[in-house]
Amino acid sequence: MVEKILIIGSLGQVGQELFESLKSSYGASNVIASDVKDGVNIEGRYEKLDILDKSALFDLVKKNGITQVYNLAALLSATAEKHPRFGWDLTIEGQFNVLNLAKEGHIKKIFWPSSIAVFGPTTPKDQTPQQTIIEPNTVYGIGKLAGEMWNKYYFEKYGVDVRGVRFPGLIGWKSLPGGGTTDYAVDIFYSALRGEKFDCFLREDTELPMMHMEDAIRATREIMEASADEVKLRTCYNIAAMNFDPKGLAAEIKARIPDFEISYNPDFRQDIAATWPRSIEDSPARNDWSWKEKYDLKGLVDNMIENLKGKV
Ligand code: AKB
Repeated sequence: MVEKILIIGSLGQVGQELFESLKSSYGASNVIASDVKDGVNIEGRYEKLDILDKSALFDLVKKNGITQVYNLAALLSATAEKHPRFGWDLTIEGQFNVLNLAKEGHIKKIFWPSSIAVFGPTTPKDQTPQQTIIEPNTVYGIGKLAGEMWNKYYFEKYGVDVRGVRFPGLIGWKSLPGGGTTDYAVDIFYSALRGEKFDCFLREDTELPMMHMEDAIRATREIMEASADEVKLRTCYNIAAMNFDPKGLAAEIKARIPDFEISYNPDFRQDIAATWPRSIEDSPARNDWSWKEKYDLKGLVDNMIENLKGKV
């Protein structure tokens, strides 16, 4: 049976790259990108969709015989702090709309991304395990944790095949992030390549888990393509690749672009970052569905500079 795929929130940092990747495997006619924006000019099929509009979502799924949904709709950590109620609704009401379609048998499989933001100030910071103290104190983290629990509930009570990972900060050269606490780690490359000084909104020693976007897309594809019995956790899996702080990243960039300069001006995002882990333990993902990253920090910096050089 041919899979028919719908990506919700496809204009975001992950969505843009996932769309290209899924199109190349499943065929452009079988993958629909959707987002709330009108008049979008992208290569392939695009539908305007507000995930909170239950009947529009239902119509789109039925009309196109959708079998799989990748629900990426969310406000990231920094933006969600400014719009708490909308951040919650988008994450949770949106996911309910998708979960209920699967419960009613209209779709077969769902991908839902969680984040290291589920962890909070009381979580152990180093090599944070899959199961530990999880008491987030950000709007984004609270929504992601609640969503994880609802996914597990729908799997256990109604047999809904929903899968997900906890993304660290994601860094890629094909798409830009927006509204996150880890966005500095993408923006810094643009400044460095333009020959501009970079003003960092996190403190120099704020170490966080990070990952190359190519690895994140591969993790998404691999967990969705794993057999159902390999996916033993129906909350979301920890996945890790590398950890660094702004100072460490700046040093790697400076080793390649000697004139690069950085200054530090921490703002409210520092308080968010201070509640997240410094590093993640991800053996369940490695054992259950063979997760393994390709990029470390040096590989990431080489790859970003190589690919952005011509673009910036
Ligand atoms: C953010 O910074 O909000 C995101 C995330 C870690 O989920 N990149």
